[in-house]
Amino acid sequence: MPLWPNTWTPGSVEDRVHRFAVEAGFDAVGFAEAGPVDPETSENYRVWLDQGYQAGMDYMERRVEERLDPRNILPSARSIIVVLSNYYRDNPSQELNRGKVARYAGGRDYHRVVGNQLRSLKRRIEEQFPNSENWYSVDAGPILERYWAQKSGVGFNGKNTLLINTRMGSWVFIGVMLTSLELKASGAHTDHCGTCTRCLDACPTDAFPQPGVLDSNKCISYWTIEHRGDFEEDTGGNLNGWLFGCDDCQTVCPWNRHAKQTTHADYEARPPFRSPDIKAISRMTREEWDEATRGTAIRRATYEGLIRNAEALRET
Ligand code: B12
Ligand code: SF4
Repeated sequence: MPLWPNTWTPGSVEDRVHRFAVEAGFDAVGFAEAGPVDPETSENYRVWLDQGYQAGMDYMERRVEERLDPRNILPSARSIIVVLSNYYRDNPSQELNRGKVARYAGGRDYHRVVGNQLRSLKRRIEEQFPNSENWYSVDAGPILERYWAQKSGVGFNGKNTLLINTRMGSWVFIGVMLTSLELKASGAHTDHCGTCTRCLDACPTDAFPQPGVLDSNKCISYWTIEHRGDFEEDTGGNLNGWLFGCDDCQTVCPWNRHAKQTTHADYEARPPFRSPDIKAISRMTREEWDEATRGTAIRRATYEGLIRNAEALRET
């Protein structure tokens, strides 16, 4: 049962693409007109880089012209299709000596799950519209996914910088497809944080210099996933129990109170990441790590990174 209603005129291009997206397994879909991001976002992106908020993620400094105008990726693009995939599932209880793994990561890697769904959506569109040109990406492409998600009406960007869908909350992955098809835009979503600041207050490391702006240098998610090399001496004490990723700025969000259990079995956490034993993880051999993380997003941290995270937690 899709979580997103199809209100397009039956038989229209938009109605058909919407149906294809739902049939591919997506929980929400919206359309935006392809073009440059607005001047304020463009300026803000450059300011973010100037401040060094990308920390060690050098790739955020590359392909900036593509990030700021997706037509630099696919020149024939007329529209952007944005899809969401709900990954919410109850987290196992956190026990003593157990590390926490972000909800998005313990199951099958979403790059594969959403990537496969996008591939089948692309195939379907190209069967029906053989002259169309289409390009898709999930996470890794040089495109501001959350910006386009808000533009296409599937949610709004909260003060924690994450895309919040009013039915599913923020426990959603975003996928984007650039297409030469001309699709009527769904209409941008308005902001709905109001005066709430729970996410900003809950962040254990004070990583938001202002609402809607994240300094990755201070973010546990960055440290435990993207940071390479050793931690600073006091980092372990600041991890707040997180072995991989961090969900603290989402758990407190009132929009997540009504999150619905995912229907995608792929997102179910696998042992040993259901309730990870940090002592056992810190002793994993490379072969054991390879076996345990195969096909999961946890591989992103690398073997050295995961062991470093577990050791840092053990020391606290
Ligand atoms: C780099 C990255 C990270 C980095 C940086 C995160 C960030 N907030 O930018 C790190 C490693 C920290 C990270 C962490 C996480 N990530 Co991440 N990440 C990305 C990635 C690849 C790029 C994001 C990006 O472009 N950031 C750059 C900054 C500049 O973008 P921005 O926040 O939109 O910046 C705006 C503001 O800073 C603002 N701004 C700047 N200055 C100013 C000044 C003023 C005055 C104002 C008003 C605004 C303003 O304007 C900027 C431009 O729009 C996206 C995928 C993609 N391609 O988009 C996934 C993505 C955002 N991540 C995702 C996830 C799931 C996470 C985590 C939840 C994982 C976890 N549980 O550990 C955490 C959440 C942490 C958080 N609160 O953001 C999902 C989010 C889904 C959703 N519902 O939104 C995405 C979309 C991947 C996906 N395809 O599903 N991530
Ligand atoms: S993911 Fe954790 S450390 Fe990063 S901004 Fe959110 S609450 Fe703060």
